[in-house]
Amino acid sequence: MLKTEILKILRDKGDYVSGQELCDSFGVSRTAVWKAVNSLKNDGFMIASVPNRGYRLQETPDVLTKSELESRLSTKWLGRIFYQYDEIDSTNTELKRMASADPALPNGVMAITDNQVAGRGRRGRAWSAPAGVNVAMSFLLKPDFAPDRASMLTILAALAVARGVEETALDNGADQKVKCSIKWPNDVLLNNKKLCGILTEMSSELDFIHYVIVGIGINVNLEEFPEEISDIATSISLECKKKISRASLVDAVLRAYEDIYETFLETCDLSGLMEEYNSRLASMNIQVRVLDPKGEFTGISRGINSEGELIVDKEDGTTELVYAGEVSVRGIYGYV
Ligand code: BTX
Repeated sequence: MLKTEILKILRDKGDYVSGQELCDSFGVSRTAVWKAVNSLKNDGFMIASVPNRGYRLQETPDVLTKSELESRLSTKWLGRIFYQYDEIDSTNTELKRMASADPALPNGVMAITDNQVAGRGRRGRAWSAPAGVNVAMSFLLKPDFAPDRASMLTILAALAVARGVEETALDNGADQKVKCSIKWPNDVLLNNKKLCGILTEMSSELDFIHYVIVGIGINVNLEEFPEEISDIATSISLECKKKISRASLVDAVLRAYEDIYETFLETCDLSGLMEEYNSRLASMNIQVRVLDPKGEFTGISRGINSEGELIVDKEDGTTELVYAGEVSVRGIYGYV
């Protein structure tokens, strides 16, 4: 898309680029360049145009338009094909509709929106976020490993978000100390408050995965939360006191996921990733209360094993491996 290419050149140069250079670079007319620049201006980009000097990008708004995303995405395969919506019910639901309608939909396709109006959380809960300030995206994976490996893809996503948020916060001027932790299995936290939710859904047979959809919601430039979650939720901008470019964040998270997924595929377990995960685990050596399908118990969490299960030492001296269920961590989300 011409708009995307012009945006990339203007961003890379950081200075005036002549209209003629743009025409020559893309083999298009002056009018085509002028139209594309005007369209970028309509999207909110501040572009100076000075006779004899050309065009210069002065300010990039925080938008999730197709051209802004395209100009930022630097992944190898993840999200390279994407569908952007100004508004949609849920990116997970939309991608599921697309994958069911088209079994050939390729690995890595992403759906992303600026305004998700019926966001879904896990176990039928809701994920709520206002328009224009958050990230809501889902991507499709078509792995050839067994379905029992798929729950670990959620853990990979939590790691990718943690890495991506830290990189983007630094790039956007935050100080060095931004460090994301993780509440097992996949809540990403900043200063012990929930920054991100991940919903992983799968369509499979007993021994064959049709597809997995990984949905990620990140609170980015949100300044205020509804009362019912204001004590437990936060956003990057609230914690870092900086406005964050959402398109750069999307790129950083997807790049991190590619990298982490590659490590995962070497062994199809978490042996290459559990050290980083455990170093981020909010409940490391801390008391947890586990609402296990088998019943409720408390114990001390000792981190995950290579299967992604949470190791919990119980008071009676035995050890449980928790693979599903809800885990409350002392000191987080009001659990005392
Ligand atoms: P979860 O079940 O872990 O979290 C849902 C709970 O989190 C809610 O019950 C509420 O208490 C709280 N909550 C709701 N909204 C927020 C928020 N913005 N920030 C912090 N806490 C909140 C988490 O489920 C999975 C969320 C996945 C969201 C992504 S967005 C893209 C994709 N599309 C879609 O419909 N879902 C995923």
